[in-house]
Amino acid sequence: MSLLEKFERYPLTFGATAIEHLPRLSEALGGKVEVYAKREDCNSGLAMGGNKLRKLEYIVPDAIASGADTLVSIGGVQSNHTRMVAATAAKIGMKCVVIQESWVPHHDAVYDRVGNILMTRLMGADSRLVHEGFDIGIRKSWEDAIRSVEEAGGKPYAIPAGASVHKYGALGYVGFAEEVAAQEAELGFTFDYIVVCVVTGSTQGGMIVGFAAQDRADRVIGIDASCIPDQTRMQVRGIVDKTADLVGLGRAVREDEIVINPDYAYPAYGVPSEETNAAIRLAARTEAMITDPVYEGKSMQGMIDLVKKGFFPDGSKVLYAHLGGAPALNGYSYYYREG
Ligand code: 5PA
Repeated sequence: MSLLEKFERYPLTFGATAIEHLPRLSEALGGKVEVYAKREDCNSGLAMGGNKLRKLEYIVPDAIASGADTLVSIGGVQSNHTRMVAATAAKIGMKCVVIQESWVPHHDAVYDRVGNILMTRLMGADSRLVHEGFDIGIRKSWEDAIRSVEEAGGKPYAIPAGASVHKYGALGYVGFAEEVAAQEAELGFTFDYIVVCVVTGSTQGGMIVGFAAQDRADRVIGIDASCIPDQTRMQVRGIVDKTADLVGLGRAVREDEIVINPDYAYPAYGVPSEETNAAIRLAARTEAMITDPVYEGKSMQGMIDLVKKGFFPDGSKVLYAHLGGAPALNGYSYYYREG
């Protein structure tokens, strides 16, 4: 039985996401491990999709029930999350205010004009640029935005960064774990590891709760891209505990079931290392799978390095959760001007 039966879901995605075998990438990494990707990046027709839609599917019913007319959220200049909130608002007929902070020390000339923020503006969101540094917690600028909607006579519905500390923010990725189990039954094999990027925490946090119900949460390898791994771990811990309680998991999740590897987030959140860029190129050249310099490039880098180091025993099947994010590449064109 699904842990999610008692929760209302507003469909924003196409349904179960595809699992794709990546034979050329597996071969390029030595052929001892089989790599697959679960394509969360192709999950919807809404503004190029991505992981946030799975989360928002469980938040929208609450937003509608609250009588709100404006979704309010926050992210960096090239936030995928704010793009997805803008898309959701357009789709359900609400207004949208998003605060875009200077989270990333990156200065491509058109950084605030292309990719995510371009689409966010196109969809009619009121996108407000604010000069504040990176934080995954609750921000004053976000609280100010909520107040500004109220002062203008609107009714805001607040969605925190990455939808992560929202009470329903992790439910979607509990569903991911159940979906993987159903797909494994069809495929006739099970995955030994799941690799996932972690920043604000509800993607991995939801997976941990969902896979804990299958007793394999410790096989979810979070690759930190926040570069503040202690704070990220604390946030994941909190999300896991609240979500386990909410869905009635029936037991506490142990510390060893929360696996976060901090080794690949350098040099900073939002800034790719040479190794990140090498990983992005390898995935693109072997599988035409496009990853970004902020999130998926780092988890790709982590997975590649862990395969090379022999972290996954020979014969393992590794499922890379591709969470989206490719639009941000447009804001990093200088890195890739020669490919
Ligand atoms: C993001 C997040 P969590 O925040 O749930 O840990 O997910 C990390 C992540 N991959 C992984 C992609 C493509 C993501 O967009 N993005 C944030 C955003 O503002 O876009 C919340 C930070």
